[in-house]
Amino acid sequence: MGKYLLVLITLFIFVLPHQGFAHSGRTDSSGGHNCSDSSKAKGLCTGYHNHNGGGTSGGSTPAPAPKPAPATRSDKDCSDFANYDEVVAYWNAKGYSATNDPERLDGFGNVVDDGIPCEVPSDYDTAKINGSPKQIEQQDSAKGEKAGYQKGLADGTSGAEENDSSTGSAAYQSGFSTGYSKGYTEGMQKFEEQKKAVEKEGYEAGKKQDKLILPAKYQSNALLKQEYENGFNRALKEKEEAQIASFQEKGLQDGMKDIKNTPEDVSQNLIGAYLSGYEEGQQKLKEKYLKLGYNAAFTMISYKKPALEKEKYVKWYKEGFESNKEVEKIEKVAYEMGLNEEKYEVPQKYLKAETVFKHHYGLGEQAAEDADEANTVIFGLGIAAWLGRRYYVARKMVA
Ligand SMILES: [Ca+2]
Ligand SMILES: [Ca+2]
Repeated sequence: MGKYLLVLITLFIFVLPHQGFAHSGRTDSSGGHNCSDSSKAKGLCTGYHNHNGGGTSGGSTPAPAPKPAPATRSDKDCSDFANYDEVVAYWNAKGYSATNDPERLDGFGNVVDDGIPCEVPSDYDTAKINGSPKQIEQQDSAKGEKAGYQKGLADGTSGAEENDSSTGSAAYQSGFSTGYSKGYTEGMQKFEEQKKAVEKEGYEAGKKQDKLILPAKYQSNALLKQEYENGFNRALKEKEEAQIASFQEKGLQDGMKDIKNTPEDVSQNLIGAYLSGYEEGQQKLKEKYLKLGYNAAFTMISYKKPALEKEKYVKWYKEGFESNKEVEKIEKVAYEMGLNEEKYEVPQKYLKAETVFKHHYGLGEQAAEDADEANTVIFGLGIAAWLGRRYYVARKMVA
């Protein structure tokens, strides 16, 4: 009888070696669980353990076999903490996560291996939990924002097209986009300032030299290269405009002096500027002689050829003399006054033409005198005719 019992016990031990000692407690995805206090008290187990040798739970890869629990250990269970903050404080202090959970706090009595230890209160901010999905998401977002800012700043600073695309988690991409936008705006402002500075640099170079030599540092950036060239060309244009003005002025002076010195070995633009200035000078010179002639008409009773250096000037002088219609009016007024035997008095506005005025007043006066004489003759003839008639009538009567 005693032998039979011993065989049964022996069989039990050898046939079911991995079943261990039967005790309560749910198992996690690795097929194990932590030893509960009651089981410890019964001496059934000490720490985390498997009941089936770490059998898989249907996945294609076997879960890593848990490390054998040390003989003496301080493994904690959820029931060891007074509240959830204590759980998180412990979890964070140990640096635990879904993949680093030797005390099986994540896999005990709640959703297994989700990175949230024990039973989280529904309103708890899980971002505080080391390695939690929410914390990872926030870290991803922050990482993305930082990287996006750097990329945006670099793109904006070099004048590149905006491109905030990135790869990574949704949180990372979203953060990247936010950071990029901020960085790009800042970079673009810097770039605008740089463009102005480069334009100025090109301008200063253009003032000193006529040949464009692009500094190597701007060769790789088409926009900065363009700014440098713009500034350089602006200076060249200013220089050319100044030259044109100078050639035109020279032409003007020469034109007024009537000495033509058309420049050679300069651009057509400059020759054109000189000639245009020269024509302007000639015009001024002509106007000068036209005016001389015009004014002479007020003081000369008849045209007298002036003693001028060139026939061209004489021609202009005469043209001006003949163009004076004002003096014709003065002559007419003076003549009428003389003719009407008005008192000789030159109106203020005709003082400049006094000689001419006096002459024509005299002509008018003379004409009046001539007319008086003629009238006297006519009157005399009339008397004689009347007397003659009287004589004839008397003779008739006598007869
Ligand atoms: Ca535990
Ligand atoms: Ca969990």
